[in-house]
Amino acid sequence: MSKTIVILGACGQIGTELTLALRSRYGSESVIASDIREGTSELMESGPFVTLDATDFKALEELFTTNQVTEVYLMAAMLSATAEKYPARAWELNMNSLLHVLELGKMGLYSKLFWPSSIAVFGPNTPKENTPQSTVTEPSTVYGISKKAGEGWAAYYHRKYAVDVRSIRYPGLISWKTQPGGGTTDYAVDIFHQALKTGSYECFLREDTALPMMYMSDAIEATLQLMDAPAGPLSVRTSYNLSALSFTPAELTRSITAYLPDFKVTYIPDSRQQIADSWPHSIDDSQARKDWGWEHRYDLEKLTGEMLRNLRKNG
Ligand code: AKB
Repeated sequence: MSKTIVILGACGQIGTELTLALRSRYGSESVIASDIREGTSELMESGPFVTLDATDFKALEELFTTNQVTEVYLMAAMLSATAEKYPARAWELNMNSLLHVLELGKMGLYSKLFWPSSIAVFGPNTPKENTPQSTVTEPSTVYGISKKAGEGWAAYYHRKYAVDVRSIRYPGLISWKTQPGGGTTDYAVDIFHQALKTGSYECFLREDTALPMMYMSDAIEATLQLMDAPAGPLSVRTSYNLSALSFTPAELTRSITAYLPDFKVTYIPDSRQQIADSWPHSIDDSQARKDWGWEHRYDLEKLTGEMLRNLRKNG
């Protein structure tokens, strides 16, 4: 059966690269990008685009019905730091979009859904090192609370209504095509732009703040791999832990100075430090490796080289 895929929130950091990857796999016309506003020219020129608010149930229903959609990727969300500023709006966007799409799955309007969760489901009482798949999830941010509730709803719709929803707890994602917006791990992208542009960077986290991170190509590969996996071995229907590497701002700085020896970083922690302090340092993703064969490809050295090379060429 041919696929018709919809990506909601296609113009964000993950949505942009996911849309391009899906289009190169399945053909431009089979992948409908949608967002509340337009994205990069590369994305906009690569195939069909629909302007749509992911919290509008009727608009979603019409889009799915008219196009006989088979798969949905719901990437629209407000990230951790912005969500602390606008808690009610974050809850409304992060929860209503998910509940609407799950309800449309229950109505049989598509057959498979991807929805991203985050390391933000963990909180200050979670074991920090090698955080297990099943452990304490007592998030201290609105974003984390919405992701934890979302995981519960995903598992519920799968169990009760057989909606085939699949999910990953993304760590901080590092990409050069699109900048993230409003997250706590954003420093790890900004730092590359500033290293090349000005040769210095003021980091909003302490230099010793270790966080789980991943290069975007690995995250896209994992997402496609999970969506391709046969349903049988998928033992987690909340959301899979996923890991590649962990580093501190000081370690990332060292990795960049191997290429740019004069690069200087100062550390002036702001309110995002508290969010980062509540998250794990590293993640145990053995369940994802076992259930669907996940393996990462990028370590810190390779990621740093790729980021600098691509930003120099395209930035
Ligand atoms: C954020 O920092 O809010 C996100 C995330 C870890 O989910 N990048």
